[in-house]
Amino acid sequence: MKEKILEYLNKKHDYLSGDQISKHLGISRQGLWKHIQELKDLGYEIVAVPHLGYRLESCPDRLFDFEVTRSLRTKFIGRKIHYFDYLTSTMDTAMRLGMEGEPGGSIVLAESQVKGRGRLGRSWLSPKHKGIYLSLILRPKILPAACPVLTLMSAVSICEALKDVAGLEAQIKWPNDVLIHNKKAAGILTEMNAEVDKVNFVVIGIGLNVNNDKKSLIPQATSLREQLGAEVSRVLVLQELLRRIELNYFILEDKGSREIIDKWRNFTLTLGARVKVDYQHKQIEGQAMDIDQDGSLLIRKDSGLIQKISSGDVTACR
Ligand code: BT5
Repeated sequence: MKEKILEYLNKKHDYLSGDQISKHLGISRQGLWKHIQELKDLGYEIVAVPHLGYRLESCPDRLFDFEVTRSLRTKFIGRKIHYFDYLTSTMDTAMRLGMEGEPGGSIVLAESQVKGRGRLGRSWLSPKHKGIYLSLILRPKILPAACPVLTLMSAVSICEALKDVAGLEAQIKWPNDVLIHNKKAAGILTEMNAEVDKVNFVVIGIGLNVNNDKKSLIPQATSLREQLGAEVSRVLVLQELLRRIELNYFILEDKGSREIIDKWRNFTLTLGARVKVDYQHKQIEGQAMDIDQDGSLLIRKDSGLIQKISSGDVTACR
């Protein structure tokens, strides 16, 4: 109902009498008053003037589920949202929900994380109301070995969404970093629950710096706000991201990984460069040649041998 009230108030942009709203939405005046109070408690500025009615003055910058699903227009990604003011990590909550049978497409969102995590025990800084911290549950019918492609699909989706919403040209550093002007704006963490030949579910964690100022960023990081010089609506960014993920996920399901990998190549910062990769406690140096259909990086070493690397940390050699 909150969603409907907001939509109606938004649409009319002017004072609407309690009577008019109640009639339109088929609720009692008392019920309407209660919902308006709840919206005010959530931070919506709604003024009530005797004889004129209610008017929506401003909305808080929050990723409330009803704000995100309003005009989202996806079929299943993000249709169900578990929203929290803060969490230890959205990954923990999503993994637990996955074990409890949560359907694919559901997302866990937090306004901040106390222990946001990256790969290999590293941490993800998640200051309150600044970024987007989300974990998406998927139940793909693929083999566990094919799961890295989901990380690439997510990276492509982030780049496409940033271009669309903010006109920003982002690039992907294999396997999971999204950079703008060589600084990290987003990171992806893919975890799965699988048996030898069957994926039960996958959780894709995405951290994206949106309205962080310099103080809330580490030096090698950037945010959309820093790049654009202005704040951006996190709701709009998130909605476009979810739409892009769904489109790319359908492509992956219908046609396999080739098309996603072709898209990925358009955004890559890694391919063609001479790189060092930390991989299984070793350092491998060579030319980043390509990625194969399962998302592994192919490095041509100086000996001419091609080594396939399924995960690791890449640094460009100067
Ligand atoms: C990642 O790991 O880049 C994956 C990050 C995934 C975060 C999301 S947020 C929602 C979900 N819930 C979670 O708990 N996690 C996921 P990795 O490649 O290991 O990079 C981690 C490194 O990135 C750190 O060691 C820092 O150097 C850097 N870093 C940390 N916070 C950052 C930030 N906010 N922006 C840019 N870089 C950051």
